[in-house]
Amino acid sequence: MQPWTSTPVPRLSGHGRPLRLYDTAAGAVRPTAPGRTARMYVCGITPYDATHLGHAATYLAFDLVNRYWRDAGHDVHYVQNVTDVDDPLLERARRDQDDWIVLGMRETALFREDMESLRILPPRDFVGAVEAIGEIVEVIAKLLACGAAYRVEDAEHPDLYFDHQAAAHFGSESGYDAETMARLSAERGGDPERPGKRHPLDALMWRTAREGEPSWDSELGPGRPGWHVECCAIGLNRLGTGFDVQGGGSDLIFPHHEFSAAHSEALTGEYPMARHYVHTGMIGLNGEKMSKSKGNLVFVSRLRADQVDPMALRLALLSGHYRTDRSWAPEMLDDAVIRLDLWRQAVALPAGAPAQDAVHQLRAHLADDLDTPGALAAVDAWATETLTQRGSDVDAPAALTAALDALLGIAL
Ligand code: 5CA
Ligand code: ZN
Repeated sequence: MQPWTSTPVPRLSGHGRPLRLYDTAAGAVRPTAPGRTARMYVCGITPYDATHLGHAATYLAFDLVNRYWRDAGHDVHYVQNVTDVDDPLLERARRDQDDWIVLGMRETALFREDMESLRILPPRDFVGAVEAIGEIVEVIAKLLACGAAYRVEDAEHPDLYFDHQAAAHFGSESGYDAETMARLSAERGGDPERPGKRHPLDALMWRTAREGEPSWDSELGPGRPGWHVECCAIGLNRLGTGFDVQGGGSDLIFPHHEFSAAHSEALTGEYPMARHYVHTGMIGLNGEKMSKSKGNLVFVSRLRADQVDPMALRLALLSGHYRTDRSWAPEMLDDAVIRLDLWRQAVALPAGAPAQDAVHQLRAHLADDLDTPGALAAVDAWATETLTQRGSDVDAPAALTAALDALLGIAL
């Protein structure tokens, strides 16, 4: 798919310490250690509705990872998928008597616009499940051939499942116990009750064609792919194993990322699929997770239509720590507008407080597991000092403008 358009990223002088991020698999904050090219896969949208603030906050967190690595001199190979064929999309299309392909195209186009307005840097590879069917089939066929996938005994619908015991490290990504896995699998799209499975946890890989559902002819028989194998195939084929970051919201810790990792291990014999599993907290509204199925959504496009400054929205979302579950409140936008105004006034002066220390602080907070509240406070301190004491660093306003753009994606 065509990704969205990138905004240029200014180059800054110097660089910070290596980026440290919380790794779900390790249960600890660890340094990232990318090679010349940093490799990141972030789970993309299922395009049956518009981008809400939860999605935006998640992609924003990984945008900071991308920007920090670039600032450190890495080239970043960023891959993001679009789950453009799956149950929720087909159900929404049926409900609204819409064509599922057109619905997916429309919402993906709106997502691109939303991402662009928020100045989120685009992935190098933006890949839809539909365009990747061939490579997904290839992965499933290999897993079938090596015994890691099997067909359920069902004459009418002999669907293909993944035997989770085929991956020695199954469970190591989430670290969850059997009971938690069983509960989450049932809650998040699994089908523990399906007769004929070797184990209730085993995940669907290929759903044989059903009346009224899209399907593709393949060596597996006509059908459509399961969800976890989509991200495994799209990620591995572009990044290989052992890539630096696998990312998404915390709702993807299990079963989605556990199964993608297990597919990868069974397929390649290599472990781990990703060196860091990074998960963002859930954005809620009035105490409930913001989700399409609950309908309690605040859309980026709605705020854009209301003439909200996208930079204020970006700043409002960055004011909380990415790993904390947090509630959206309209007052967050008001605070962000005030903060932006403070920063804009400060960089408009001919000189300011010393830039070097402020940029150092900004980088140090970001390197510490993306401590954005600390990063914003450091910029506030610089701006306040500049506005109250009129510093003598004539390069400071331009240096801060460039640093805020490069590292935080904020254009003043
Ligand atoms: N297509 C799959 C991933 S392969 C999917 O989960 N799509 S999604 O549209 O439901 O979510 C897109 C991304 O936003 C995922 O990374 C998901 O974890 C994240 N996300 C969903 N809801 C929220 C929320 N309320 N707060 C923060 N992130 C969220
Ligand atoms: Zn995914």
